[in-house]
Amino acid sequence: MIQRLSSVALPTLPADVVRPRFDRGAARIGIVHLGLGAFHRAHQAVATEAVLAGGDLQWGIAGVSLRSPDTRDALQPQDGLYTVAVRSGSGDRLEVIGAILTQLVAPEDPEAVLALMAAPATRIVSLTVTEKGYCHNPATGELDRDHPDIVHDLANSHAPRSVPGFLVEALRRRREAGLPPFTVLSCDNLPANGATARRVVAAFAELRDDALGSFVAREVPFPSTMVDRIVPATTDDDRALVAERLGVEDAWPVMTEPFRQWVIEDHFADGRPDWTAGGARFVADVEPFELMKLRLLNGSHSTLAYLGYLAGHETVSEAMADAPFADLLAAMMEREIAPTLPPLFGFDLAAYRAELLQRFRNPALRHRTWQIAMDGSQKVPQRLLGTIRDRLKAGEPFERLALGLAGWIRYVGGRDERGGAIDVRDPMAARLRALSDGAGEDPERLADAFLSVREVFGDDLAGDLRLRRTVAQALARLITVGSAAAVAERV
Ligand code: CS2
Repeated sequence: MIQRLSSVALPTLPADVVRPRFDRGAARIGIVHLGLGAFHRAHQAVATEAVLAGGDLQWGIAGVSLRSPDTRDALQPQDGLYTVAVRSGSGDRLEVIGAILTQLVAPEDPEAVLALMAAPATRIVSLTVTEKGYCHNPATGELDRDHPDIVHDLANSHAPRSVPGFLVEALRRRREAGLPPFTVLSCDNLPANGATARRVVAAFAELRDDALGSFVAREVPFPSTMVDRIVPATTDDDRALVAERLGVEDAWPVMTEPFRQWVIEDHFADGRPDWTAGGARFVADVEPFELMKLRLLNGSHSTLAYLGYLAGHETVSEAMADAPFADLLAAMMEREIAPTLPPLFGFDLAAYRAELLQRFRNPALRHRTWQIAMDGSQKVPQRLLGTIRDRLKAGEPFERLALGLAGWIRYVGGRDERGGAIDVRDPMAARLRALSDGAGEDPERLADAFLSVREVFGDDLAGDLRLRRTVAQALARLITVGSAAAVAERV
């Protein structure tokens, strides 16, 4: 009896489960993807699956995990197959994806990863390595030269650990071999993610060697992209649900929503898949799309995550069912965020805002506020502070954004409103916790201490008195009446 998802199990799956519609044995690797997490598997891999199904077999994916072997260990016994469960109030649709042909674990064998990146058939290296994978200063977007992985990679260029380290060594090898560079395709939630990737990768290349630095800056395309699909971390309950539907076990399915959007700047070194087959859109300038998505979706998400967590809401849909929270987001998007966005011709922004609220309400997704709350020091600058900066410049109010920001400051203090410990995950967690402990429950001192964190607030916001006053007021409400009541006051 077949018990595990694999190539031989495919014919046994129920008829309503979508399965690969191309010859996986004939497909070749054209894309090396760094960051083999759930997001990639529910987003870019799904769009690439459509390209392969259309008959263009040169764009198979080699998926690389930069840290843990867990995904490889789950997928390899399944011949790289996994399920995407598309969940909504009206039921679940299951698709088995075959686009990821090989899985590698970088720390186990960095040379194998470099060899694949430097192979002639590899034309794109794409990234979902999260904000912190860029080894940059989140406020300025510049390479953090003191980052331990950067220091390591400068001394060990043949066995790198960091994303810039891998990219630069592979690009150097291609250049030496007379091969064209690959395109670096960032699919992370960063503003101008292509330009940000270029800045850190070129800076790292220059630290290695001047000529390599100018080669990266001039010859390697780094198109920006806007990526969007909500993909909560998979749980054991999800695994059980998928196994029941498939009739076989899938060690690591991914759970997601029906919505999927991918907007890509059409600037590639050496060809690209026609991802329009998978619903993507190619444009000349991604920035307005990215700004809109980061500020409206991710800005709201983080606000809901911090304030919702503090108020005891475990998931996004639970927080959305608490009316003042949904009202706060609606008002924040309409009155404080939307006015900062450049107009997008032919785009219905009001409909987009309404759709976001609907997506957050999806009752079939269990998206934990704790998950979104992670890595706030890396996320807050582009999700909330860019918008606040624009509101300050325009002399306009931003009380709701400030409440979200105050929620982050309370959250990283490490105590919830019932006195329980919060498991804060953030590369700056220890420093932020110390700032919070030093300031205690004094809103003014807290605002002062946090605004002085230049990697998050930059030099300009650190000294902004209006921001300091507004954040201190929001903190005072959170401290005296708690998150739920403070949210209700602000809708
Ligand atoms: C979320 C995002 O975890 C988070 O920080 O805000 O992953 C969000 O779900 C995606 O950007 C949606 O496209």
